[in-house]
Amino acid sequence: TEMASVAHVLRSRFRGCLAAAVAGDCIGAEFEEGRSRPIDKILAYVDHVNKQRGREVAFTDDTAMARSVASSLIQCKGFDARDMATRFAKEYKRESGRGYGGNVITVFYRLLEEDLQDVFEPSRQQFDGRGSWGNGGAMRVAPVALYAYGDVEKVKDIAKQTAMITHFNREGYNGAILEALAVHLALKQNKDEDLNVIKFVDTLLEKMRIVEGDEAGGSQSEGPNIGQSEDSKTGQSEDPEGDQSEEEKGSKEAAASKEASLPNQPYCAKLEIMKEFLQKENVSRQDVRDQLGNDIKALNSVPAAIFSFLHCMRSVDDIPTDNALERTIIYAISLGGDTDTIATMAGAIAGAYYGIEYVPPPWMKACEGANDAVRFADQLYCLATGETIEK
Ligand code: F2R
Ligand code: MG
Ligand code: MG
Ligand code: MG
Repeated sequence: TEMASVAHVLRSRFRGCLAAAVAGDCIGAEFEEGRSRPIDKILAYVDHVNKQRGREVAFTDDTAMARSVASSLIQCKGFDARDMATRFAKEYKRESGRGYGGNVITVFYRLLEEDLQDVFEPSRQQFDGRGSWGNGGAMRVAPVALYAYGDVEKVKDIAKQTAMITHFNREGYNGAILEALAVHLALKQNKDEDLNVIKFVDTLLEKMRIVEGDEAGGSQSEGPNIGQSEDSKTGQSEDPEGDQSEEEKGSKEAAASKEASLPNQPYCAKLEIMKEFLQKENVSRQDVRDQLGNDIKALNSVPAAIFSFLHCMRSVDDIPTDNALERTIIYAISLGGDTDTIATMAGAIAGAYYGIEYVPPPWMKACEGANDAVRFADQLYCLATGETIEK
């Protein structure tokens, strides 16, 4: 019946979201931090993954932390900061070799201290009180968008809180809010109609204007806002290609001027650039790297992930697959830089839109934790909808 099929589609999208996030992390990890690779190298690696027989491609910190977010929401039937923080720290202690961020481990050690009063205190003290602007809050946020499916304010609120356990800088937690909103919006799209990519970005812009506006307004005296512009400079990725053409310099300047025209609203500035890219016939990967970014900063990776999803709704010349979810993850990796994280975030959005049927079965087989992701998704689905799943 119709109701049953609507429920079936939504469950598939919950599953697709978490499973594609895992696939993006596992496959993207091969290329993290390297120079940006030619697309052939990435396609060859995907081929290799597809032919793994019984051998697993490991997930990294992105998935390890997303699993803690999911299991905490499920076990506590809601957000409990202390429980989630403890899961992050214990999981790190259990498997510290998953490729965690350089400084976040300081927070984990402090979270394990028995006399800790305030779970947000360790993250508040990172980087001399400025907090981390890394993408660690955003990379793990997808389960929040599933759990809070019915209520966009709850999506924003819980996304922020989960991020703040480790990322107290506004760029860090606002990146998590934006990624969660993108997953939420993708889940809510009616797939019988063509997705309007400009409208998608406009909806995010409308919401982020409020998020970034709130912050720019009253909270000037709060720690995380201070020194923001100073921070923003230190996180720029070095150009892996070395010498820049005049054109590339021009393109970086264009991005800088967009940011200058929207002071204190850096995510809105990136979304404006994204809209321009989506209206063009051709956008080079170098332009995406220069203007949206591809590094470990939340501000330089969440926009790239959202763009990957929207750009890959249509075919991409050098990526020969008809599967738009697969294309999204391959494209996200092809941007280079923080590939596992950009691909995991792009995968979460694409999976929430296309559903589990689009995640290639060989990826489900090869990627460590992909089947666990389906189980987490089903549990979050039950929590979010109040339905039970009959086996
Ligand atoms: N850590 C990595 N990749 C490098 C190691 C790869 C691995 N060893 C391997 O290849 O095998 N990836 C993972 O880290 C990113 C998420 O990091 P997160 O959770 O945000 O961590 P952290 O420590 O908070 O921030 C990361 C770095 O950003 C700089 N930084 C952040 N805030 C700063 C601030 N306010 N001022 C100055 N610098 C700041 C620091 O260098 C931090 O170490 C994901 O890519 C994940 O995949
Ligand atoms: Mg690695
Ligand atoms: Mg990682
Ligand atoms: Mg990464």
